[in-house]
Amino acid sequence: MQGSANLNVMIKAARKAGRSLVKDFREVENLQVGRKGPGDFVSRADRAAEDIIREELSEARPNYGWLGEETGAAEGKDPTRRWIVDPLDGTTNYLHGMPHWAVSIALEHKGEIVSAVVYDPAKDEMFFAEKGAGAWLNDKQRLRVSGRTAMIETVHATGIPWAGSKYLPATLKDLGRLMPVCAGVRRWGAASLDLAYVAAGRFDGYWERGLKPWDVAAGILIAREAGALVEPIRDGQSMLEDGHVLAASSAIFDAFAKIIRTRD
Ligand code: LIP
Repeated sequence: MQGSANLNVMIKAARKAGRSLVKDFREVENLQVGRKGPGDFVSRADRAAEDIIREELSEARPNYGWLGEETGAAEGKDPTRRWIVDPLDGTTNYLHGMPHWAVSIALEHKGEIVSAVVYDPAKDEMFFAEKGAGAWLNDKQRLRVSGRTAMIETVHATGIPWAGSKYLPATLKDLGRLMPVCAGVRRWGAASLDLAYVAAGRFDGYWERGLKPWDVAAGILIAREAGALVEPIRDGQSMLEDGHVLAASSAIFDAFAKIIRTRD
């Protein structure tokens, strides 16, 4: 798939940041055994990755705006375009030495995500999409959502909030309704990869509350371009602003959404 110049810039930046994160990830596994743990080290690795991405993207597109998890928002001379970047999605996995995390880069134009990259350096899987041009894995595999139609055969992903989160009660109720009627639920800790896995047909559905724009901006486009339906959990919400996302293959979306949207 021959992507646009912007997509090629995004992929190059994701790979460069990925090389830095992989190098630091090896150190994390050593630091795990220390009493202090690798928290500060991971924060530095996260920030270093965002600096790499920002340098690459701003050199190629100096007038675009910016929204990054570590460095916040900055208006560009071109007010219609901005990068939305999570340099390390799945931070807790990274911190605990678990190889399931991603670099997520989205390009927004006039409020719409038009190009997206989610890169998993540990598995060397580059998920990407451009609006209207489909979703792809590693340049050679066209991504399509699963065709499973029986809910009892489906596997879903979510983010189970930690203790004290205001979203924990609702998520536990969701699980109580969903788990008896499906084949399984996974909590793998990286929203961008959860959405990319819906696009790849690995998950049939995904839902989560309280996310940040940089967690989901790229994954939403990749999932949609692979044929998924992706909507806010409640009508009237904004997925990027409110962070409540519901995604599933078109075959089971209605049944899945009915379960998650049930008000107890
Ligand atoms: C993470 C999300 C994940 C969510 C975690 C966290 P981070 O983003 O990708 O889906 O469950 O709580 O928000 O913080 O690793 O970039």
